[in-house]
Amino acid sequence: MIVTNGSVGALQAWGWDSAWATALAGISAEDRFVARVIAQHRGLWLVAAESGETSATLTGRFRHEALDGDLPAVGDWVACVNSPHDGAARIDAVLPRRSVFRRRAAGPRVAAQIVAANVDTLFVATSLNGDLNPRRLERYVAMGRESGAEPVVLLTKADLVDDPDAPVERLESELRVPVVALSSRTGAGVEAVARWFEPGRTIALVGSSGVGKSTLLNRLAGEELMVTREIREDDARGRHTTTHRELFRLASGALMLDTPGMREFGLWDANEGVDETFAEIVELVSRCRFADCSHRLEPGCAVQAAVTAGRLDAGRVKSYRRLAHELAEQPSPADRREKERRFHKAVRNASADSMARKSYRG
Ligand SMILES: Nc1nc2c(ncn2[C@@H]2O[C@H](COP(=O)(O)OP(=O)(O)OP(=O)(O)O)[C@@H](O)[C@H]2O)c(=O)[nH]1
Ligand SMILES: [Mg+2]
Ligand SMILES: [Zn+2]
Repeated sequence: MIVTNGSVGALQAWGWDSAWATALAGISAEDRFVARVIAQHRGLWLVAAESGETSATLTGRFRHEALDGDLPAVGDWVACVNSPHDGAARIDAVLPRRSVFRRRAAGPRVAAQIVAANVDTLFVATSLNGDLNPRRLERYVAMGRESGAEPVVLLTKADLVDDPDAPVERLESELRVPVVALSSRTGAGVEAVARWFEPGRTIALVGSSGVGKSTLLNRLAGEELMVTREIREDDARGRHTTTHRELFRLASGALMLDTPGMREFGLWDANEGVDETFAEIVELVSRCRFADCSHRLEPGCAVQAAVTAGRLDAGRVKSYRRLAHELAEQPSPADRREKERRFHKAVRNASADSMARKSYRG
């Protein structure tokens, strides 16, 4: 199964374009074929190739050399080989990503988790009844910007509130991203998201559990691609209906990636994303009297002055301080890469050692 530039129709349906072909040419070897990762289940990747969908594992070489962040994620374009042993597909390389949406992995370990790769537009979903929390939206939007995708906020379950459009304008001006209120139940507002549905464009749905991500996907697809479940509103937090990420093709030609609701959503390397999301505050910070102003009680603080004058929401200032602090606590990306490389090398040496010992004994 060798893909040439002349026969990529099936791949185009998954978003393949000439820029990807150029990227592939940079790494390609004769017997490789290209595919897109459309789902992932533990050590197994479901990939869509020109000849159809197939499950794939990793080649030994790639597993050996790849650092955590290099492993394939849903949305990735990968180069595969067919195993000489059983003919099954093995992923041998990941094409350089156009965008990558990460979060800090849950738990005490300082590590990133890739939520989705090569996303063009990120739909950040939050429900109008109960879940609407500007602080959480700021977090998602900052990470969305950092990822290289275009964030769009969807306010779901518009049928459950009296005035669904009320928060739209304020959120648009604060976050400076498009905001759409819609209901997957009645269909109100759903046509407004259609402007992002271009053939080959990848759109990912992210947000808390129970906000209606899968319900929207199903409505757009006109069939039940993902299972959804009734929730009692007071019970919404703990339930996770979707448990894996999967990329689907819509009739419009757009690709939509549904993800499980995230309970914890830690920032990861998001300095620029945070600064862009709080641009009005960053602008004021440059006018504080002291360079190390914490924007709390210092004299000459331009941020506090704006709050006092009613020109800036104190909640946003608090949120900005919290996110900036969270990022400052993390080791720098360069430090982390170095640490991971050293760890990786130690593991490799240890396994080479044990192999050498085995062959010596044997
Ligand atoms: N009233 C109303 N209910 C909705 C709407 N959209 C979704 N729901 C309901 O909300 C519940 C959760 O919907 P899901 O689509 O499963 O939510 P999800 O975001 O995919 O949740 P996870 O997969 O756990 O992340 C279901 O009972 C849906 O019927 C809507 O527009 N209006
Ligand atoms: Mg779901
Ligand atoms: Zn200040």
